[in-house]
Amino acid sequence: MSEKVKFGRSKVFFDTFHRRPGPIKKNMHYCPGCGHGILHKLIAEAIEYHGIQEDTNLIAPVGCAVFAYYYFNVGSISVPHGRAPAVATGVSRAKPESFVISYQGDGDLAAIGFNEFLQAANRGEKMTVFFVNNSNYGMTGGQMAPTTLPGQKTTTSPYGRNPETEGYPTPVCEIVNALTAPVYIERVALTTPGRVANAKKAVYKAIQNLKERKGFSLVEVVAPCPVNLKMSADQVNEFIEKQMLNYFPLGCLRDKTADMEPGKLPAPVIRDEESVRKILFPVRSENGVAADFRNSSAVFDQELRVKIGGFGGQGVLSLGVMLANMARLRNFNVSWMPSYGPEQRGGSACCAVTVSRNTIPSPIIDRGGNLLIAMTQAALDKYLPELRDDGVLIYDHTAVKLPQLPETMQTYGIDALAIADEKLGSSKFANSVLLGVLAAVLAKNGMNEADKADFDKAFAEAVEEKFGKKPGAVEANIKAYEAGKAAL
Ligand SMILES: Cc1ncc(C[n+]2csc(CCOP(=O)(O)OP(=O)(O)O)c2C)c(N)n1
Ligand code: SF4
Repeated sequence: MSEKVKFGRSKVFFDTFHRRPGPIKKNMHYCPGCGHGILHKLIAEAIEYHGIQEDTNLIAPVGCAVFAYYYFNVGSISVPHGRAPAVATGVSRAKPESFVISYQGDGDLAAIGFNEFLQAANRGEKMTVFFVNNSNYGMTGGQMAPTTLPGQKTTTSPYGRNPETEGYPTPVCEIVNALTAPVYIERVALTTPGRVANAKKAVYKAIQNLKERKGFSLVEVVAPCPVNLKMSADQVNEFIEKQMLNYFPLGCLRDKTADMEPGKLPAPVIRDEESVRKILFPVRSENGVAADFRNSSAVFDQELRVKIGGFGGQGVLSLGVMLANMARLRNFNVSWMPSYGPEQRGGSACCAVTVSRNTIPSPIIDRGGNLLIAMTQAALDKYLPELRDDGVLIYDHTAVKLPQLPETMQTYGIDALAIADEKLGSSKFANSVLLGVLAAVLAKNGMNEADKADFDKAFAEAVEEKFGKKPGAVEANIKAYEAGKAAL
């Protein structure tokens, strides 16, 4: 390994680093003095040295670690908090040619993701984990982490961590050292040039293990987070040297790599998409549609992109769920994305439903919708711009005043709440009324007789699935649905 200090930028980094967007234009993603930058450099140089850039996948979860993808020119995947070892396992199993790195903070690895991390270590996954221990949750402003020291003040331990109530710092390397499978475990720090040189050796070794598929390697890096610890660069180094290293002693806890034969990742059992699809969706036929689905009507050929908006309490979100479930029961691909928040306090409510024979790339509908159900003026004003000019608008005509609309747009004014009240004695059935209206709209748009019957059947099945255990609820919803069909 090259012991020379390398100046300049590793080829494994992007040619240009972009500054962080926002008002302070000179900021990069990491704060001045942050340990992530030093570790990034060591990892990039090690990947370059071992010549594995092409096939490296770096998995970085939520936390300051996630910024890695702004810097490393490798296959990057950013994942939810704590999930990096699980995703890394998936990637390494599905792509045996890849070299998988999991790059995680202490909040991430030792708190929310501890189980996944330990399971991956225990399975001896052929991956390398870099674990940045900076004794706090950096990204969110310095809360207590599993690695916070006794007496250490953080925003959530303002009087200092009290071991009696908050426990002791989690010794991650020592815990992993109790497992049989891992091949290499080392803890390093970044406080002095000598320590950085040792860290470099450990990083190179862990990347070499990865390249040679020797097994699970862990490098814990005790790193500075000066901003959240409210310390200067010198002070934070002193804090690490004099305090953190007492709890996290440096050194190599295990190195079995010399005894390990270079291995191969097991070839995945399933590699072609078609057989995966058949296993996951056994009822689907070749073209992705269930064999028993008779939806020959052209109206089902296009992707249905629906936005439903109204007030919390109008059944907006469950209308979307019902529609998504109806499509799911017929083996369409579906997505349902609610907009939570103020609606729980009686404000606006919205959801987006996409129904498609094809893969749905994103559940977001912010343009190109072909159906809008607007129960309030605010919902109409907000979501009308997203509706295509030849789309369908179903609206509550007592609550909504229509603006000038393109002639190609179909509009159907309906007072679903009043119909539900009148026919069923409760406005809570308005969503089933609206699904009945939708059935009628689809019928007007060329749904053939067989598909009309099947739409009714899918509704009945979805209602049974949702309300089957509630006495009378299935019948009431079907009555509401029929009332909606008759209302047009
Ligand atoms: C599921 C989930 N829970 C909580 C959060 C909030 N969150 C974002 S970053 C973070 C802490 C990250 O700390 P750490 O892993 O130590 O990384 P650092 O930022 O210090 O590098 C938390 C709790 C989130 N984004 N997702
Ligand atoms: S908050 Fe801490 S860990 Fe995050 S970038 Fe800043 S110094 Fe680094």
